Order: sequence, then structure tokens, then C-alpha cells
Amino acid sequence: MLRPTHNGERYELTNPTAMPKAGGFLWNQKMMIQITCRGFATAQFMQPEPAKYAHAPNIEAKTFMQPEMNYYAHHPGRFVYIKDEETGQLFSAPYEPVRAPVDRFVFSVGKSDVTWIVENLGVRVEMTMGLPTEDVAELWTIKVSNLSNRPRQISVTPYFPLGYMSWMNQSAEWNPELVGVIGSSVTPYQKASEYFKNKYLKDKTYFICETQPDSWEANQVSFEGEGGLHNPSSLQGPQLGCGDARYETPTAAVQYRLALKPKEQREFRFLFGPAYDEAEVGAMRAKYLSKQAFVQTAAEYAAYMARGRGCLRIETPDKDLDNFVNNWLPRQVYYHGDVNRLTTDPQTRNYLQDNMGMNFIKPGVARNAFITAVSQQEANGSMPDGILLVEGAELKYINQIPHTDHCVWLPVTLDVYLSETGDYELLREKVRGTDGSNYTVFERFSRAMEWLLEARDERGLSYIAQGDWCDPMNMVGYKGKGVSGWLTLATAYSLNLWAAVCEHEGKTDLARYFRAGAKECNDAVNKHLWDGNWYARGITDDNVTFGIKSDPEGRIWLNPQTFAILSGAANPTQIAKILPQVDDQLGTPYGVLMFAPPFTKMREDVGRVTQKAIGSAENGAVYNHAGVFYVHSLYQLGGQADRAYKMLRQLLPGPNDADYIQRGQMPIYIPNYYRGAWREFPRTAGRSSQLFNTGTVSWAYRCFIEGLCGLRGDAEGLVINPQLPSSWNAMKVTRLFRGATFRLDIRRGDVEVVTVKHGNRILPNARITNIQPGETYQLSVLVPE
Ligand code: CEZ
Repeated sequence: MLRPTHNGERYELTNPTAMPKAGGFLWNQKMMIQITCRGFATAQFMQPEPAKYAHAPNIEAKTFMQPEMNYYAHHPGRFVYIKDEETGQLFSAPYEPVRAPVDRFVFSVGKSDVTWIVENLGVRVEMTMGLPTEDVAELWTIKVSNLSNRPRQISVTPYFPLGYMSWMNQSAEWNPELVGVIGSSVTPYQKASEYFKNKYLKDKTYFICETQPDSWEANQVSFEGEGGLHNPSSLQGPQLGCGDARYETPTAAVQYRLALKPKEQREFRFLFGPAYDEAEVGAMRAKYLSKQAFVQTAAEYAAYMARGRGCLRIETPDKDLDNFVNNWLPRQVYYHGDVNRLTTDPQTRNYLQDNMGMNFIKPGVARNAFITAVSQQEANGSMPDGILLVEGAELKYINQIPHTDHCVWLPVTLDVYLSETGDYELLREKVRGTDGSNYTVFERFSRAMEWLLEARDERGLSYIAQGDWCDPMNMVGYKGKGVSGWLTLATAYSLNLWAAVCEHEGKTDLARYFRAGAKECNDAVNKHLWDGNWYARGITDDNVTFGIKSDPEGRIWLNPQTFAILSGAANPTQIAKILPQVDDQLGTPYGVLMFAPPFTKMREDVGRVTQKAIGSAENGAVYNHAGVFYVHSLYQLGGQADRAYKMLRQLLPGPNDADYIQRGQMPIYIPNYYRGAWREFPRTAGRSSQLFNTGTVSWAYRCFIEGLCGLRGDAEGLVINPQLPSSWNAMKVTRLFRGATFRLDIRRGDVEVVTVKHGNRILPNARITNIQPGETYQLSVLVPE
């Protein structure tokens, strides 16, 4: 049903009904498209705010990408109807909208294209979607072959619905010069000021053909007629109606009537996308719509994807894991670092963590991100809720709600930048702020740490305002008093990391000062929030401690436990109590829950998180971002290789069919969550959100690199400390680091500590210094049995 092919470069799904929402995604710096195995698609492009060129049949409120997207017959998608004109039989590829059972179905997701093979009624349809590297457009190839030994009369009707473009003005018509359907609209608005912003938006959508079709239809209602999408009336006639849409819902359908000889094959190419005017469509046509241009564009795009290859190759006893880590995980990390989730105002914590992953791919990008971020620091040292990436961008949606954790992520993500690059120079760089201030990066970080220390109550616990890492925890502290246990611990962790940097920079007084601050935070948490076997999540405005054993819902939360390990708040006795509680109360077959039990009704002193569907998203799902923090803390702690690996492996679906079907997702990315509530609702537990925007991936990559493989840089070199799960005896790793290549053969051996041999020389400790860029280091590593 589902398997890797082409050396893991592709995944193929051979059934359109087993995992109906399974899909793949492609992006470039201006657009993104997610498409399911059945042909439903969600695409957006930046101008500079995200916009659509294929719309839903109703006007949607604009918001960010949602989990568990729902699809329905009229959902935007890319389809082709095939009709046997002799018998009248009809099917569609990939599968929607006709949903006729087919003889063969292959949905194949590659890193730089998505393809389908669908066979039915003796006809094979091959569909391929690609993207350009720089422009916004979809490049479609549709190949039709007569598999039978007799001549065939068939019609081929690509159908690319444009949807309800606008309630102010929408239309579509055939354009003979451009050889395609051009939909036109006016983006709805009401304020006069918006007119000037919208004036140059790409309000046209085009679907243009390399080969002149025999007929076309630009009117959705005329296309469907009374037959509906499963059996459109217009496919009953000798040709499509060649109609237009005049303030009627536009569509794009074109038809080729083919007489195919036995085994004959025909190939068609199309371009689908947004444009400002016809001249732009013409330019896109000239640039892309030919066989040669398609080939060249695909090669360029593949090269663009290849630049996100990452710094790690592993060979372990788990082939599916290797495949994911070598092929797919860095691709998803690259996506995050390359396009910042296609928003112009990423949440500050997302921006910093997404760029944390970029350290393993293109550290220069991460470096610039620090500068961009701290240039927007507030005068009081705090960080804004979102980082504005383009001129004129504004803080939107969740970024208008005050969250108090953003400063924490500065040292946390800097830690990875420094360990990858050793570039402490960054700290000395002066950054002019948007408020006119001029401080070095070092000073700005120190100011952020000061702010964190300030933003605490008389007990020494961190105020939460309307949220911390947990966005929808918006009512713990909205009256101004509530505090976050997690944030207090994260602050301590962050302060300790920063203190180490201060030390490196010779600022011992500052280091001592920030360490003392961290200790204060840890002490406060131990005094007020240790609940006997685990840490509470926080204390509300009305002084109610929550996330404790007497809570029937939201009894134990993962993040405070994780960060108590990272911050040093938890001593070994406490850790020994916490770990089994996490296993028992939060462990599931699909990963570790963010908290349990889930809330079944609104808790007004906790907030919106308690209103989310039970076991979905932050309401007690396997929220992978929280899960991977925990994995990281276990690797940091050491001696937890099995626990850590188990949960790291659970981040990806499979490898058995039952697990794939339950999760409903291909192992080509990590979603932001899998449904929890596995005791309450086992039927839906494990189901993937299908949302590939997630802070999880940079941490997951980090866990593989620094944790499992144990290859982490320090100021002068590379430290080697693999943490193999007990069921593995060996693994091979190739790691790119500071311009050099490290090839490691790691085995268990009769040693007390990790022992590294370089050539014939046993190194005095498991660390390589004086690394020469361009050099390849062959290392034999023995780890204790
Ligand atoms: O958004 C994520 C945020 O992008 O939720 C995480 C948070 O740390 C990330 O920064 C945990 O709360 O309800 C909401 O408003 C949330 O904002 C969610 O929508 C969540 C989404 O699942 C998007 O990924």
C-alpha cells in the first residue's frame, strides 16, 4: 500500500481510499501547495501577504493553515475526467471527483514533484505537478495512453476549478491568444486605504494550455449542469459549452477529443497560477509552457531542493528511519528556514526555532535571522510577538495577543548556532534597532535576559499574560497575576545557556549574575510548583495551582517536566519520579501527550486551550513540538537512550500498514500533532493533523544529530557521544561540520567511555579539535556495551 521507492527519494501510495488525506507538498520562496492523493489542493502565494488563486466555493475568513483540513467535492483541486466516448464510461484522475474504482493507482511523492499513475478502462493517465524556483505557477503534465490493442475514442477533460473568487467582482472567459481560461476578480475590501494596498494584487487566475483544446468551459454551473461533479452534464455532449462566467462562479475546464491508436500516447502541458494582467500570463506562457522549459524548470527546482540536503546521513538497523532522516526531515527543516511558513510576521518563537534548524543547512540564514529578530527588540528588552519580514507587514492573528516567552528562545537557538559555527563574532555585531537604539547582539541578548528576570512576581515566578509557548493558554494570567511554571523553568534554562556564553566572552560577573537568576527561578519553582511526583503547570490569576494530582483534567503537563530537566531545577530524585509518571500518564503508541487527561469543557482560569476538541492540537494531543522537547531533554540528561529513541521514532508514522492507516499520513514529514485521547477515543487516536508547519522539525533534526548520533560542536571542535538504543549494536554516520566531513563507524565495544580512533590513533578524549575544512575524517567509535 505504501512504500519508499527510488532509494527513498520517493514514497508511493497505491490506494486512494486507505489514507484519503495523505498528501505531499511543494514550495518555493513565493508559494506553497499541499495536494492530497485524491487531487484536492491547497495553494497559497505571497504578494506579500498570503493569497489564493484557486478558491473554495464560499468566501473563507483568512487565517493561517488549519489542521485536519476538510475536503469535499467542490474543494479546490486538480483533476482530469476521462470518458470512453464509445461506451460512455467515465472516471477521473487522480480519483476525485468521480471516485470510480480504478485498476491501478500510484500516488508518488518526490522531493521536487508529485506524480500519479491511474489506470482504468484500458487507459493510463499520468499526471505530474512541478513548480518553478522563482515564480508562482504550477506546471502540469498530463499524459494519456491507450493500453488496449484497439483504437479508442476518448475525451480528456482537465478540470481546475477557480472557485468563488470574490463577492465584489468575478468573471472568466476563454482567451484565444493565451490559449486558456482567464479568471478575473477584485479582492474584496471595504476601507478606502485598502484600495491602494490591493491595487496591484494578482487578481487573475489563469489556466493555459500548450495544445489548443477542442472546447472549453469557464462557467462552473454550466460545466456541472444537473449531473453534478460526479457526472458533469457538459461531458454528455459532443463538446464543452465554450461558455463564460459573468459574475458567476468561474472554472477552468478544457477538452481534448482523442482518437488513439493501439498503445498510442499523448502528452499535454498546462500552466496554472495567478497574474496581475494578461501581459503577465503571456510572459509566463513564453517562459514556461513548452516541453523544453518544463524539463529545465524541473532540473532547476530539483537543484533548489538539493540545497536543503542537510548535514547528516545515517545507516542504522532501522531502514525506514534512515530514509526519513536522510531524505525527508532535512527537506522539512529547509522548508521552515527557507520560507518561514509563508507568513510576513512569523511568531518570534517560531522564527527563531525554524531558523535553528537552518544552522544544519545554511547557517548564514540563521545568523541573519538573529540580527533581524533583535533589531525589532522593544526598548524595555522584551521581544515582540512576531518578527516583521517585509516592509509594511503587520502583526496579525495570534501576534496581537501578548505572550511572554519570546525572549527565552534567543539563547536556546543561539546555542545551536554557536555549536554549529563557533562564530562568537556575531555577538560583537552592532544592530541598529527599529526604535533607533544601537546595541551589540551581546547587549541585546543580555537586555532580553534582564527583561525575563524582571517579568516575574514576588514569588519569583514568570508572568504568563495571555500565553506562553502554549498559544491558547490565554486565561491563566489575563488579569495580570497568573504565572507559568513552564516559563519560569524555560527562563532558568535560557539564563544558564546565556551565562555560559557570557563566560566564554570573559564577562564572568554577568555570567555569575545570570546563573544566580536561573537559580532563583529554579528555587521558586521547586518551592511553589513541585507537586510530589511532577511539576505543576502554573498558578492562575486567582492563585489556583494547576497541573497537579488533584486535577481531574490537565493533571500532568509535559513541558514543565522537560524544562525542569533542562534547567537543572529537578534533582536526580525528582527526575526519577518524573520519568515514570510521564511514561504512564502521557505515553501512547503514537508518541507522548502534551498533557493528560484532556479537557472536556471550558476552564475559564486556563483558557481557550480547554475548548479545543478533546485530544486535538494543544488539548492533549501528541503535540510533537512538546514531545520533541522532551526527547531533547532526555538526550541532554544522558543514560536515557531507550526512552529517548522510542519517542523520537514515534514522531514519524509507520512502518507497518496499521500505523500508517491510523495516522493517515505518509512518512515524508512530521505533522504538528497526532490526535491524543487514546483512552477516551481510540478510534481517532493517532490521526495526523496533516499540518507540516511545526517547530518540531528543527528539534527533531537536532535530536538525531546531537542526541542519537551525539555529534555536537563546541567553541573549538566536535564532541562525540552517540546514544544508541540498547537494541542497536552499531550505526554509521556521515556528518558535515564546519566545512569538514566526518565518517563514523560506531559500534559497541568493551570500553568504559566513548573511545574514538582516528586512523591508528586513539584520541585522548572523544573530541576532535583543529578541524580542517575540506578534510574527511574517518573515525572508529566504540561506545560502552
Ligand atoms: O500554533 C502553534 C504556534 O505556531 O502552537 C504552538 C506554539 O508554540 C507555536 O508557536 C503551541 O501553542 O490555537 C492557537 O492559536 C495555536 O497557535 C495553534 O493554532 C498552533 C497551530 O497548530 C499552528 O501550528
